[in-house]
Amino acid sequence: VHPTSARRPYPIVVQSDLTSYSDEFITSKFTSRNADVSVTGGQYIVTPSLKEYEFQTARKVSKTGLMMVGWGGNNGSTLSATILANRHNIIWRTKSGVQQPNYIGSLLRASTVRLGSDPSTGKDIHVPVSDVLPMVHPNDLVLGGWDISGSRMDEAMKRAQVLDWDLQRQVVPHMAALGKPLPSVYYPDFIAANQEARADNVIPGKDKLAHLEHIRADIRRFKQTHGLDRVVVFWTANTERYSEIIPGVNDTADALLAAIKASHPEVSPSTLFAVASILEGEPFVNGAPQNTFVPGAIELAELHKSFIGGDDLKSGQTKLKSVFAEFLVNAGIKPLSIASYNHLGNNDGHNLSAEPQFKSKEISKSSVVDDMVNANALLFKPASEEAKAKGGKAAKGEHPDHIVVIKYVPAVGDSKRAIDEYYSEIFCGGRSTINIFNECEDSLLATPLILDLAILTELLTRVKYRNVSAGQAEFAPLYSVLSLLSYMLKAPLVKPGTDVVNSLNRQRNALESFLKACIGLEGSSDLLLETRIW
Ligand code: NAI
Ligand code: DG6
Repeated sequence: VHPTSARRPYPIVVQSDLTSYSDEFITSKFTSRNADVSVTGGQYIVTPSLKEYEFQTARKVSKTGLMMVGWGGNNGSTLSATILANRHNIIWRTKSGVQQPNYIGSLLRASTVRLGSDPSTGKDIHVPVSDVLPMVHPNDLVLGGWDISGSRMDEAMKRAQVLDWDLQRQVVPHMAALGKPLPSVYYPDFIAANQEARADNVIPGKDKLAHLEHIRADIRRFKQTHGLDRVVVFWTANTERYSEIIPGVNDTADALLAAIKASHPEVSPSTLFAVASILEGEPFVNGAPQNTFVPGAIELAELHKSFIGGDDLKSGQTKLKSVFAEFLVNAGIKPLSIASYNHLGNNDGHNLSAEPQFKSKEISKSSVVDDMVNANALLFKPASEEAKAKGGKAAKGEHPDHIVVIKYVPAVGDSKRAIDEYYSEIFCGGRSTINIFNECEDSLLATPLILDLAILTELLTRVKYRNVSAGQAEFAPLYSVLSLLSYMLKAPLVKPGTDVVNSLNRQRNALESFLKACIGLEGSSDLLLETRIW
């Protein structure tokens, strides 16, 4: 057993009136500080506001299963093989030497958070993010899932051509023991026609209600067979085309359930999996860009107090963009255009070479700079009320030109190459052009994000809150849409009517602050007042 599997006792004790511990719970008091602002005649009237909350986190980590839809794909097979390599401490040889398994790229397992400072030295103390609250260890996740391709998991890993041969060779018996994915629903209209050859493991028939019941039974059986407390269902299957939003079909929970019963053609496989998970009370996360969460699915999750999160893993080019565009705008530099190009040769790239599937990805890759632009009216003129009322492109206000191109180049396989040009206006009419080229194994960036999403999701199902200021007596679960997952997602799903935050720094800060609030600590501040006064 790999040493990381050795379970350590929970390592943090907060000594404060704000934090209390029982065998079952960590309970904390938290003051949310904000400011109410109204704008009158060009003046900002600001009233600081305080709201009191309590958080209660169940200390017992659930025995958690991760059921991936698209398990036999590059992400699903790479994630399984790397967990097995970590779990069994498999080391392998590469041309540069001996390689140990690790969880590099995981925010939870490979990054740290500042807890405070040592009063005797003044030096900061950092701990792994995964130590802040009790969390599932990735090695303990029970793996399973569905795929329309019936290849055994060891064959799927070979097909993906992601991992070094010497690792594949050693992990094969463990992968073979996972067997083959469960059959899945295949509605050819939703993914590229070029995927048809893979579809040899499908649930028969065309009755969508029967398909829904089949998936629900799969989840229940998996949970029972492995004695699990929790199953996170994760869509890492092919990108689907967008579903059309049709009143009476998918705009409300009732309509969506009726549409499934009627086997309506606009109900996608991913929405069916989301509905199955919601009805089973198990969380569902969408790692791809399509609009799985049609309004009816969100309403259904709200009604069932089930948890959902999405959309689309933010692994490379877009992650950098959510840092770089913010850097430019916050530096007072005005991006005039952002041109993003990438090519890749894996099966994801093959599927995305079809226009409707590309369109889904284009949308999720393009929305990422909107909030940064909207936050700076000095650089980008907001839309007039008239333009907003008219709708269309002008309703967004001034915006950099932003294009996204994806090309399928089989020869490069999983090694994606991305080029971004940021063309900006600088001081007194000057221009700046910055080009970024990045190249990396796509699935090795995505895999740790899937782990983080699954582990955070399980944690968030154990956190309850009480709005003390509003007189809320009982602890209640968090809101169904887990927007705290935003850091790992390109087009974060948020509570309807609230703003999307794309900035990677703000997303991390939100997560860090939330985890700290749950143990009664203030969010991270870089004020560091002691270092600036006598
Ligand atoms: P992949 O093409 O290697 O794997 C997808 C798998 O889904 C295939 O094995 C396919 O047979 C299966 N599949 C298709 N429809 C299905 C259905 N209805 N039910 C069950 N299985 C089904 O793709 P990869 O690289 O693993 O990516 C997976 C998804 O994650 C794609 O949608 C991709 O766009 C998205 N994504 C990937 C990122 C990356 O860096 N690898 C980052 C962001 C998102
Ligand atoms: C082509 O862009 C393939 C996509 O699936 C991406 O690899 C994936 O969405 C990751 O995108 P990004 O922009 O975060 O690197």
